[in-house]
Amino acid sequence: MAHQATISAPVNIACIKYWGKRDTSLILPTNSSLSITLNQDDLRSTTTAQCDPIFSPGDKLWLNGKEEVVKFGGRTATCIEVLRGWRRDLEKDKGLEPLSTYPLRVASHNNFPTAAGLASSASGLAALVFSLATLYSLPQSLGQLSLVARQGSGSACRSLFGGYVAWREGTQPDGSDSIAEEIAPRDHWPEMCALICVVSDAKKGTSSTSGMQRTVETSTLLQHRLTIVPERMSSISHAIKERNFDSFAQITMTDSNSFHAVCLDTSPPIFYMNDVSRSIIAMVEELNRVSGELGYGRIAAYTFDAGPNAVIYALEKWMGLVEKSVRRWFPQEGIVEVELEQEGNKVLG
Ligand code: 2P0
Repeated sequence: MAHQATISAPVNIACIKYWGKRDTSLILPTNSSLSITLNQDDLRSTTTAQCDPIFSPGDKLWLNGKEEVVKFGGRTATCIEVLRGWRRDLEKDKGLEPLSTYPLRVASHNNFPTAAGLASSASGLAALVFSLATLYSLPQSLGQLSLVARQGSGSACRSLFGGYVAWREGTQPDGSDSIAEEIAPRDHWPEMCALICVVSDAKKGTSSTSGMQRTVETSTLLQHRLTIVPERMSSISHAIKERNFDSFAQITMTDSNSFHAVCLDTSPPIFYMNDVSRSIIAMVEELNRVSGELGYGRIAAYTFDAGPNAVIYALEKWMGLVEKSVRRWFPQEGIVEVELEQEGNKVLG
Protein backbone atom coordinates (compact mmCIF):
# COMPACT_ATOMS: atom_id res chain seq x y z
CA MET A 1 0.00 0.00 0.00
CA ALA A 2 1.16 3.53 -0.76
CA HIS A 3 2.49 5.70 2.05
CA GLN A 4 0.18 8.67 2.40
CA ALA A 5 -0.38 11.92 4.30
CA THR A 6 -3.29 14.37 4.00
CA ILE A 7 -3.05 17.82 5.50
CA SER A 8 -4.75 21.19 5.23
CA ALA A 9 -3.07 24.60 5.14
CA PRO A 10 -4.58 28.02 5.83
CA VAL A 11 -4.70 31.27 3.87
CA ASN A 12 -2.85 34.28 5.28
CA ILE A 13 -3.57 37.93 4.52
CA ALA A 14 -0.72 40.40 4.97
CA CYS A 15 -1.08 43.64 6.93
CA ILE A 16 2.48 44.63 5.94
CA LYS A 17 2.86 43.55 2.32
CA TYR A 18 5.62 41.54 0.68
CA TRP A 19 6.27 43.10 -2.73
CA GLY A 20 9.69 42.72 -4.33
CA LYS A 21 12.53 40.20 -4.36
CA ARG A 22 16.22 40.88 -3.89
CA ASP A 23 16.95 37.31 -5.07
CA THR A 24 14.43 35.79 -7.48
CA SER A 25 15.69 32.19 -7.39
CA LEU A 26 15.96 31.85 -3.59
CA ILE A 27 12.87 34.10 -3.19
CA LEU A 28 14.44 36.57 -0.79
CA PRO A 29 12.23 39.63 -0.24
CA THR A 30 13.17 43.29 -0.36
CA ASN A 31 11.28 43.83 2.92
CA SER A 32 9.90 41.95 5.91
CA SER A 33 6.14 41.35 6.01
CA LEU A 34 3.49 40.47 8.57
CA SER A 35 0.25 38.55 8.15
CA ILE A 36 -2.76 37.13 9.92
CA THR A 37 -3.76 33.51 9.35
CA LEU A 38 -7.43 32.93 8.50
CA ASN A 39 -9.61 30.07 9.72
CA GLN A 40 -9.24 26.90 7.70
CA ASP A 41 -12.92 25.96 7.89
CA ASP A 42 -13.56 28.82 5.49
CA LEU A 43 -10.44 29.00 3.31
CA ARG A 44 -7.89 26.27 2.91
CA SER A 45 -5.79 24.09 0.64
CA THR A 46 -6.10 20.37 1.29
CA THR A 47 -3.27 18.22 0.00
CA THR A 48 -2.62 14.50 -0.13
CA ALA A 49 0.91 13.24 -0.79
CA GLN A 50 1.61 9.61 -1.62
CA CYS A 51 4.70 7.64 -2.51
CA ASP A 52 5.03 4.04 -3.60
CA PRO A 53 7.75 2.05 -5.37
CA ILE A 54 5.13 0.67 -7.79
CA PHE A 55 4.30 4.14 -9.18
CA SER A 56 5.69 4.87 -12.66
CA PRO A 57 8.91 6.94 -12.47
CA GLY A 58 8.69 10.71 -11.99
CA ASP A 59 6.71 12.89 -9.60
CA LYS A 60 3.19 14.04 -10.49
CA LEU A 61 1.08 16.90 -9.16
CA TRP A 62 -2.62 17.77 -9.56
CA LEU A 63 -4.08 21.15 -8.62
CA ASN A 64 -7.88 21.21 -8.33
CA GLY A 65 -8.03 18.04 -10.41
CA LYS A 66 -5.82 19.34 -13.24
CA GLU A 67 -2.35 17.88 -13.71
CA GLU A 68 0.47 20.45 -13.41
CA VAL A 69 3.91 19.82 -14.84
CA VAL A 70 6.63 19.56 -12.17
CA LYS A 71 9.30 21.46 -14.10
CA PHE A 72 12.88 20.38 -13.47
CA GLY A 73 14.60 23.16 -11.49
CA GLY A 74 11.25 24.91 -10.96
CA ARG A 75 9.90 26.07 -7.61
CA THR A 76 7.86 22.94 -6.83
CA ALA A 77 10.74 20.68 -7.83
CA THR A 78 13.08 22.68 -5.59
CA CYS A 79 10.80 22.21 -2.56
CA ILE A 80 10.47 18.47 -3.27
CA GLU A 81 14.24 18.16 -3.72
CA VAL A 82 15.07 19.77 -0.35
CA LEU A 83 12.50 17.69 1.56
CA ARG A 84 13.58 14.49 -0.19
CA GLY A 85 17.19 15.27 0.77
CA TRP A 86 16.19 15.68 4.43
CA ARG A 87 14.33 12.34 4.25
CA ARG A 88 17.41 10.70 2.68
CA ASP A 89 19.54 11.93 5.62
CA LEU A 90 16.98 10.52 8.05
CA GLU A 91 16.97 7.15 6.28
CA LYS A 92 20.77 7.00 6.50
CA ASP A 93 20.79 7.95 10.20
CA LYS A 94 17.93 5.73 11.33
CA GLY A 95 17.86 2.92 8.75
CA LEU A 96 14.30 3.82 7.66
CA GLU A 97 12.42 2.59 4.56
CA PRO A 98 13.79 4.47 1.50
CA LEU A 99 10.66 6.57 0.80
CA SER A 100 12.97 9.20 -0.70
CA THR A 101 13.57 6.87 -3.67
CA TYR A 102 9.84 6.34 -4.43
CA PRO A 103 7.97 8.45 -7.02
CA LEU A 104 5.54 10.97 -5.54
CA ARG A 105 1.89 11.72 -6.31
CA VAL A 106 0.53 14.96 -4.85
CA ALA A 107 -3.08 16.17 -5.21
CA SER A 108 -4.11 19.57 -3.89
CA HIS A 109 -7.50 21.28 -3.73
CA ASN A 110 -8.48 24.84 -2.77
CA ASN A 111 -11.98 25.53 -1.44
CA PHE A 112 -11.82 29.11 -2.88
CA PRO A 113 -11.08 30.65 -6.33
CA THR A 114 -7.46 30.18 -7.37
CA ALA A 115 -5.35 33.26 -8.20
CA ALA A 116 -8.12 35.79 -7.46
CA GLY A 117 -6.01 37.72 -4.98
CA LEU A 118 -6.92 35.32 -2.18
CA ALA A 119 -3.41 34.03 -1.63
CA SER A 120 -3.95 30.60 -3.19
CA SER A 121 -0.22 30.14 -3.81
CA ALA A 122 0.49 30.72 -0.10
CA SER A 123 -1.80 27.98 1.22
CA GLY A 124 -1.05 25.72 -1.75
CA LEU A 125 2.73 25.73 -1.37
CA ALA A 126 2.54 25.58 2.43
CA ALA A 127 0.29 22.52 2.01
CA LEU A 128 2.72 20.91 -0.43
CA VAL A 129 5.67 21.35 1.94
CA PHE A 130 3.80 20.24 5.04
CA SER A 131 2.22 17.19 3.35
CA LEU A 132 5.67 15.96 2.27
CA ALA A 133 7.20 16.73 5.68
CA THR A 134 4.40 14.65 7.26
CA LEU A 135 4.71 11.84 4.68
CA TYR A 136 8.47 11.70 5.31
CA SER A 137 8.13 12.07 9.14
CA LEU A 138 10.67 14.92 9.04
CA PRO A 139 11.84 16.27 12.41
CA GLN A 140 12.51 19.79 11.10
CA SER A 141 10.82 22.69 12.91
CA LEU A 142 8.12 24.85 11.29
CA GLY A 143 10.72 27.62 11.01
CA GLN A 144 13.00 25.32 8.99
CA LEU A 145 10.06 24.21 6.84
CA SER A 146 9.24 27.90 6.25
CA LEU A 147 12.65 28.25 4.52
CA VAL A 148 11.51 25.59 2.04
CA ALA A 149 7.94 26.90 1.60
CA ARG A 150 9.43 30.35 0.90
CA GLN A 151 11.23 28.90 -2.13
CA GLY A 152 7.90 27.61 -3.46
CA SER A 153 6.15 30.99 -3.09
CA GLY A 154 7.29 33.81 -0.80
CA SER A 155 4.02 34.29 1.07
CA ALA A 156 3.71 30.51 1.63
CA CYS A 157 6.28 30.64 4.44
CA ARG A 158 3.75 32.59 6.55
CA SER A 159 0.97 29.99 6.04
CA LEU A 160 2.81 27.38 8.12
CA PHE A 161 1.79 29.20 11.30
CA GLY A 162 -1.47 30.27 12.91
CA GLY A 163 -2.20 33.63 14.52
CA TYR A 164 0.01 36.65 13.77
CA VAL A 165 3.06 35.84 11.66
CA ALA A 166 6.18 37.79 10.64
CA TRP A 167 8.43 36.87 7.71
CA ARG A 168 11.85 38.35 8.45
CA GLU A 169 13.63 39.47 5.28
CA GLY A 170 17.00 38.30 6.66
CA THR A 171 20.49 39.42 5.69
CA GLN A 172 22.27 36.21 4.63
CA PRO A 173 22.85 35.80 0.86
CA ASP A 174 21.91 32.08 1.10
CA GLY A 175 18.51 32.94 2.64
CA SER A 176 19.14 30.92 5.80
CA ASP A 177 17.65 33.69 7.98
CA SER A 178 14.77 34.68 5.69
CA ILE A 179 12.35 32.81 7.89
CA ALA A 180 8.76 33.05 9.19
CA GLU A 181 7.78 33.04 12.86
CA GLU A 182 4.61 33.39 14.88
CA ILE A 183 4.75 36.67 16.81
CA ALA A 184 1.48 36.08 18.70
CA PRO A 185 -1.01 33.22 18.79
CA ARG A 186 -4.63 33.79 17.77
CA ASP A 187 -5.65 33.48 21.45
CA HIS A 188 -3.60 36.56 22.28
CA TRP A 189 -6.24 38.70 20.51
CA PRO A 190 -9.16 36.32 19.88
CA GLU A 191 -11.66 39.13 19.15
CA MET A 192 -9.96 39.87 15.81
CA CYS A 193 -12.12 38.82 12.83
CA ALA A 194 -11.92 39.27 9.08
CA LEU A 195 -14.54 39.96 6.44
CA ILE A 196 -13.71 39.10 2.85
CA CYS A 197 -15.57 40.97 0.13
CA VAL A 198 -15.25 39.02 -3.10
CA VAL A 199 -15.45 41.84 -5.60
CA SER A 200 -14.32 39.52 -8.40
CA ASP A 201 -13.28 35.88 -8.51
CA ALA A 202 -11.70 36.23 -11.96
CA LYS A 203 -8.02 35.32 -12.34
CA LYS A 204 -5.87 38.43 -11.91
CA GLY A 205 -4.33 40.18 -14.93
CA THR A 206 -0.76 40.55 -13.63
CA SER A 207 0.66 37.73 -11.53
CA SER A 208 2.34 38.70 -8.27
CA THR A 209 5.62 37.16 -9.40
CA SER A 210 5.93 39.19 -12.61
CA GLY A 211 4.28 42.29 -11.13
CA MET A 212 6.69 42.59 -8.21
CA GLN A 213 9.68 42.01 -10.47
CA ARG A 214 8.53 44.85 -12.72
CA THR A 215 8.12 47.05 -9.62
CA VAL A 216 11.68 46.29 -8.48
CA GLU A 217 13.01 47.16 -11.94
CA THR A 218 11.04 50.37 -12.56
CA SER A 219 9.59 51.95 -9.40
CA THR A 220 11.53 54.68 -7.63
CA LEU A 221 8.76 54.87 -5.01
CA LEU A 222 9.63 51.31 -3.94
CA GLN A 223 13.01 52.56 -2.67
CA HIS A 224 11.18 55.03 -0.44
CA ARG A 225 8.78 52.30 0.76
CA LEU A 226 11.72 50.11 1.75
CA THR A 227 13.01 52.80 4.11
CA ILE A 228 9.62 52.98 5.87
CA VAL A 229 8.62 49.32 6.26
CA PRO A 230 11.06 48.42 9.12
CA GLU A 231 9.47 51.05 11.38
CA ARG A 232 6.00 49.85 10.33
CA MET A 233 6.92 46.25 11.16
CA SER A 234 7.91 47.19 14.68
CA SER A 235 4.91 49.53 15.21
CA ILE A 236 2.37 46.94 14.09
CA SER A 237 4.03 44.21 16.18
CA HIS A 238 3.73 46.57 19.15
CA ALA A 239 0.07 47.32 18.32
CA ILE A 240 -0.67 43.58 18.18
CA LYS A 241 1.15 42.93 21.46
CA GLU A 242 -0.80 45.79 23.12
CA ARG A 243 -4.06 44.81 21.35
CA ASN A 244 -4.33 48.40 20.14
CA PHE A 245 -6.82 48.15 17.26
CA ASP A 246 -6.74 51.85 16.38
CA SER A 247 -2.99 51.72 15.74
CA PHE A 248 -3.20 48.27 14.05
CA ALA A 249 -5.87 49.60 11.66
CA GLN A 250 -3.98 52.78 10.83
CA ILE A 251 -0.79 50.87 9.94
CA THR A 252 -2.61 48.11 8.01
CA MET A 253 -4.55 50.57 5.81
CA THR A 254 -1.50 52.77 5.24
CA ASP A 255 0.61 49.81 4.15
CA SER A 256 -2.08 48.52 1.78
CA ASN A 257 -2.25 51.95 0.16
CA SER A 258 1.56 52.16 0.04
CA PHE A 259 1.70 48.78 -1.74
CA HIS A 260 -0.91 49.84 -4.33
CA ALA A 261 0.93 53.15 -4.78
CA VAL A 262 4.14 51.32 -5.76
CA CYS A 263 2.07 49.19 -8.15
CA LEU A 264 0.84 52.41 -9.78
CA ASP A 265 4.44 53.72 -9.83
CA THR A 266 5.51 50.63 -11.81
CA SER A 267 6.03 50.92 -15.55
CA PRO A 268 3.71 49.94 -17.16
CA PRO A 269 1.48 50.59 -14.11
CA ILE A 270 -0.29 47.75 -12.33
CA PHE A 271 -3.90 48.25 -11.22
CA TYR A 272 -5.18 45.63 -8.81
CA MET A 273 -8.00 47.60 -7.20
CA ASN A 274 -11.10 48.64 -9.14
CA ASP A 275 -13.90 51.17 -8.54
CA VAL A 276 -15.69 48.87 -6.09
CA SER A 277 -12.43 48.37 -4.13
CA ARG A 278 -11.99 52.14 -3.88
CA SER A 279 -15.61 52.59 -2.78
CA ILE A 280 -15.01 50.04 -0.01
CA ILE A 281 -12.00 52.11 1.12
CA ALA A 282 -14.21 55.21 1.21
CA MET A 283 -16.85 53.38 3.25
CA VAL A 284 -14.35 52.10 5.85
CA GLU A 285 -12.69 55.53 6.10
CA GLU A 286 -16.14 57.07 6.72
CA LEU A 287 -17.00 54.45 9.38
CA ASN A 288 -13.69 55.21 11.10
CA ARG A 289 -14.24 58.94 10.89
CA VAL A 290 -17.59 58.61 12.68
CA SER A 291 -16.32 56.09 15.25
CA GLY A 292 -13.32 58.35 15.87
CA GLU A 293 -15.59 61.33 16.49
CA LEU A 294 -17.61 59.25 18.93
CA GLY A 295 -14.42 58.43 20.81
CA TYR A 296 -14.07 54.76 19.83
CA GLY A 297 -11.05 55.23 17.56
CA ARG A 298 -10.85 53.25 14.31
CA ILE A 299 -13.10 50.17 14.24
CA ALA A 300 -12.22 48.62 10.86
CA ALA A 301 -9.12 48.12 8.69
CA TYR A 302 -9.18 47.35 4.96
CA THR A 303 -6.38 45.70 3.08
CA PHE A 304 -6.11 44.65 -0.59
CA ASP A 305 -3.70 42.14 -2.10
CA ALA A 306 -2.90 41.56 -5.76
CA GLY A 307 -6.56 41.74 -6.78
CA PRO A 308 -9.72 43.82 -6.21
CA ASN A 309 -11.07 41.81 -3.25
CA ALA A 310 -11.17 43.54 0.12
CA VAL A 311 -10.27 41.99 3.44
CA ILE A 312 -11.62 44.02 6.35
CA TYR A 313 -10.29 43.34 9.83
CA ALA A 314 -12.46 44.32 12.80
CA LEU A 315 -12.94 43.26 16.40
CA GLU A 316 -15.89 40.93 17.02
CA LYS A 317 -17.94 43.61 18.79
CA TRP A 318 -17.82 45.84 15.68
CA MET A 319 -18.03 43.19 12.99
CA GLY A 320 -21.86 43.19 12.94
CA LEU A 321 -21.89 46.89 12.16
CA VAL A 322 -19.12 46.59 9.57
CA GLU A 323 -20.83 43.68 7.84
CA LYS A 324 -24.19 45.48 7.82
CA SER A 325 -22.57 48.53 6.23
CA VAL A 326 -20.86 46.43 3.55
CA ARG A 327 -24.09 44.57 2.76
CA ARG A 328 -26.02 47.82 2.58
CA TRP A 329 -23.61 49.62 0.24
CA PHE A 330 -22.32 46.61 -1.69
CA PRO A 331 -25.30 44.25 -1.89
CA GLN A 332 -24.02 42.57 -5.04
CA GLU A 333 -20.63 41.47 -3.64
CA GLY A 334 -20.01 38.05 -2.10
CA ILE A 335 -19.15 38.26 1.59
CA VAL A 336 -17.40 35.72 3.76
CA GLU A 337 -16.93 36.34 7.45
CA VAL A 338 -13.99 34.43 8.86
CA GLU A 339 -12.36 33.99 12.20
CA LEU A 340 -8.64 33.70 12.66
CA GLU A 341 -6.75 30.45 12.86
CA GLN A 342 -5.01 29.04 15.88
CA GLU A 343 -2.98 26.42 14.08
CA GLY A 344 -0.85 26.47 10.98
CA ASN A 345 -1.18 23.29 8.97
CA LYS A 346 -3.32 20.45 10.25
CA VAL A 347 -2.69 16.77 9.73
CA LEU A 348 -5.97 15.18 8.57
CA GLY A 349 -4.77 11.65 7.95
C1 2P0 B 1 1.63 39.50 0.54
N1 2P0 B 1 1.37 39.37 -1.94
O1 2P0 B 1 2.44 39.90 1.39
C2 2P0 B 1 1.67 40.21 -0.81
C3 2P0 B 1 0.70 41.32 -0.92
C4 2P0 B 1 0.46 39.97 -2.85
C5 2P0 B 1 0.22 41.32 -2.34
O2 2P0 B 1 2.75 37.77 -1.28
O3 2P0 B 1 6.56 35.32 -6.48
O4 2P0 B 1 2.42 34.87 -4.59
O5 2P0 B 1 5.37 33.40 -5.38
O6 2P0 B 1 6.94 34.84 -4.07
O7 2P0 B 1 4.02 34.97 -2.62
C6 2P0 B 1 1.96 37.55 -3.42
O8 2P0 B 1 3.23 37.08 -3.72
O9 2P0 B 1 4.76 35.75 -4.90
C7 2P0 B 1 2.06 38.22 -2.14
P1 2P0 B 1 5.97 34.80 -5.20
P2 2P0 B 1 3.58 35.55 -3.90
O10 2P0 B 1 0.80 38.62 0.79
